[in-house]
Amino acid sequence: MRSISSFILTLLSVAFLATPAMVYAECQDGPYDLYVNNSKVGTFVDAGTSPDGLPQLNISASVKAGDKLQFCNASCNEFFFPQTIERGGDVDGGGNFTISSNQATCNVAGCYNFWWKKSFGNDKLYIGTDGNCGGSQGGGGQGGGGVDPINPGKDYATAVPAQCTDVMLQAFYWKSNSDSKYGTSTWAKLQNQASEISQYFQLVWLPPSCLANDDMGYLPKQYPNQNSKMGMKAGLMNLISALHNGGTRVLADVVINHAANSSTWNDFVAQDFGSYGKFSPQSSWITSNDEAKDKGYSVGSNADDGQESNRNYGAARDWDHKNTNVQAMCRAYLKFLKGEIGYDGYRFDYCGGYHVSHINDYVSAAKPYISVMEYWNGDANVLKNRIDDASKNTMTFDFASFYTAYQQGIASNNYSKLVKPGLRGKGYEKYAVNFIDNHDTFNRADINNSDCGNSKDGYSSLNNKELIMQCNAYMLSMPGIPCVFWPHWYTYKSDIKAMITARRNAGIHSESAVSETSGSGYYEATVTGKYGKVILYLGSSASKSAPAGYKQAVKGSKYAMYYTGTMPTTDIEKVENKTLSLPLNTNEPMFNIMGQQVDQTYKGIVIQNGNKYLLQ
Ligand SMILES: [Ca+2]
Ligand SMILES: [Ca+2]
Repeated sequence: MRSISSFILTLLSVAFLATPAMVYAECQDGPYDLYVNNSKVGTFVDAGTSPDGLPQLNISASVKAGDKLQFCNASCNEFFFPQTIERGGDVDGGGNFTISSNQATCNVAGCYNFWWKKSFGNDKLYIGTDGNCGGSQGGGGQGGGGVDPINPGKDYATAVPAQCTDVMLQAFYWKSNSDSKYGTSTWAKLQNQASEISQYFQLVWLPPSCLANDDMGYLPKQYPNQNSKMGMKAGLMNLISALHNGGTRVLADVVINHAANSSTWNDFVAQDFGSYGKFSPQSSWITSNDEAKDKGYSVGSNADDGQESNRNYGAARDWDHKNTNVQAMCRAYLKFLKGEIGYDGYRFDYCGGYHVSHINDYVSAAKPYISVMEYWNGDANVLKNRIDDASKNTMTFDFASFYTAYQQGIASNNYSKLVKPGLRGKGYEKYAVNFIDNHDTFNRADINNSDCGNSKDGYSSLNNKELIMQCNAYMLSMPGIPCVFWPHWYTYKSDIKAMITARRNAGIHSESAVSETSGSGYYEATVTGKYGKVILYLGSSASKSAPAGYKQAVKGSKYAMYYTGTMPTTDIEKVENKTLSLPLNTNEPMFNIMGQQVDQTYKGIVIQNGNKYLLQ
């Protein structure tokens, strides 16, 4: 792994060893915090005694090439990076990092362990690889500074990313595999757009991908059979790889409240997940109050433990999630989706249909990057309670904000509804995935819209650009994780791109603070991100002139969005879409974003000499 460049960098670093006047000199006692790109990712923890007998502290972090690392002494608030880097063993303080006056710049992405060895006035830093990233040591993992490289199959300690700057795309709508009004979104069609999608979205939610009895996959029949109306398994995996290569993670739509039977009302096909487990579901795995019982078929003995009144789904057989066989099958399915197919997270369908504590059980087993529930209830208190019931190990779609902010607020010209709606009003914005419309609320072709408009399902009334753009501007300014809906993306791409650009540059994240006011016909908010701020004007306020020092993202007759800040250019999605002329300089090693050395046949983002390129 050594090269001429790293040798030169080593020489440069060695030269710095002679540099006196270290900023931290007066603050050597710590505790020390690690900052990446100006965001704190954690505090050094006591790590006992080093192999050479020195007391030591440790922190680990996943970082990308170009990331700026600094330590800060919490007691005197000084930022620095130690110039004294110990070398030897697997230590590589010269090649993988460039050390300058008070910071280190990462050259090779990876998971690193930082060992602070206390030597009484001569402290040293030992940088090792293979740190416990994403684990419990506080360093690294998701959220902190947006410094988590895509790492398929990686285990995460929680499925709720902290201070998450990701923006999600729901990459489908009802029957989007066959309808062409907003462009079909089959696996192949999506893969053609993967590069553009990855420039703006860090998360993509795909529709159910297993064999099903219906077009959209919400009547699953065989979970491990990943062939669907969207395309075959190979096409799905190619799409996921393409999105990963662009820095985008992918959510599976997991339908485990119910499944379609095989031939009668209470039989099922085998569920063979290979090394993850093999299952032969029986009629006893069905809840005791399933409609199959009414038809005279045998079912299980446990009542459905779903927490909503419509817990039994009438069109398919409800799994008894108290049944340990069902639980084992669900854990195997999630592990299979992550380990075999390459998904990074889960969207759980119909979570009112089984107790949400099972979500925590299954997610804890599979350890995804992110989890989000579809718990269809417009009461923010209920959503908050369900997050608690799931041990805060999942996010949930904010149906409360869906009704309050968009339907009763913007669409009804009542801007007071935009102040602290839904989960944000409960202080639970960290757990909210926000949406304006989805495949169920928007023009479902199989539902009579007038019926839907009078039902609990609430047919969306967002039917013109001015309303849709106001809602998107609001959602893309607010904390939580925003989920852009495919038809909106397809129809108003340039405006939504500008809004996402503003959000990303300001570094608005899932826990961002909001300062807001509203009055008759207007709403104004200032939202604070990691790198700057977003100012949002809705209604009559949109006609105000731009705030001093802010850049304009979008401006319509009833919406305007302004921002400050610049996203660090090292973020994966900022990689230039350029093709290197091959062969590359064979004297220089080339790495993927996980820090693994690759050769010139590699497809995807590569790093050479600290520069990133997309090889296609
Ligand atoms: Ca049922
Ligand atoms: Ca159920």
